[in-house]
Amino acid sequence: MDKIVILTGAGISAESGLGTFRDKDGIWTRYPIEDVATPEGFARNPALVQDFYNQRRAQAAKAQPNAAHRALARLQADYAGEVVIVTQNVDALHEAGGARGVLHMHGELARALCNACGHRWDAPEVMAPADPCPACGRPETRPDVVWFGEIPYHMDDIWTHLGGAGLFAAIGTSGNVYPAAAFVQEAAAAGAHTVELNLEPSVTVSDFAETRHGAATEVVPDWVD
Ligand code: BJW
Repeated sequence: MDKIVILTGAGISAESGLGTFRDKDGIWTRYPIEDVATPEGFARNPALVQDFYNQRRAQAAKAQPNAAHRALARLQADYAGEVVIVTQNVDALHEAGGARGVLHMHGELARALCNACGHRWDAPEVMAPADPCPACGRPETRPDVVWFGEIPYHMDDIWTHLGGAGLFAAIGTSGNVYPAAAFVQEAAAAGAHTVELNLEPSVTVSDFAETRHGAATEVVPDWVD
């Protein structure tokens, strides 16, 4: 059976009430990227960044998985081959919808990271810049998310999965951020059929063999079933 690799972005969680980044009224229209999503921004003003992620963590804690998250979990459970879900999202809605083994390439809101020693642990609901690391005690804790200029997680596994994919689908992502935006080309080069499922054409739409445009809660269950 062909391996299916699925990349998801903020659009899959939009109908669960979590904001996207680059849409009208998106997160980056309210917060400067360089202030809240770069290591330099964190070094300049850790309290601002912790506050931004504390708000995002509180919103994510209230959100419920939607029909698109559940459809992908169903696909994983019912398909005889392997279905790998790679998400750029830091929420846990795939897991709450029943998905397994999700690769969070941009980290997780629910985890904390020590900038000093690299230790990771479950984040408290509210983090503060001077929280001591439980392993080394240094006050250099941060959300365990991947900011611009940092290397996304699980990349060796992801490239291997893309190289062996028979089908690649990108769902709810604008295609603006690398390396995720290049996954379609990697999968196509490996011979995979490629599908975009998004509200509107992404900036990489011309790289896809097939496109289905509409709300994730409609197009994803249709595509899966
Ligand atoms: C719906 C919907 C509905 C709405 N139904 N759809 C110049 C050229 C090329 C690259 C670079 C460059 N300069 C710098 C770079 C690299 C840089 C980059 O890509 N910059 C670009 C801006 C140019 N990338 C990095 O720095 C990355 N690291 C890196 O490249 O390391 C080098 C390396 C990599 C690999 C191997 C070795 C070395 C790190 C990127 C980190 C991104 N971090 C963020 C924040 C994470 C934490 C957090 O959540 O706060 O990740 S930024 C933000 O963007 C977040 C997202 O995961 C990411 C992608 O956004 P996404 O998901 O696509 O959301 P939107 O809002 O853009 O799109 C939503 C889509 O949904 C839209 O299309 C809507 O239409 C659709 N939609 N409602 C279906 N109901």
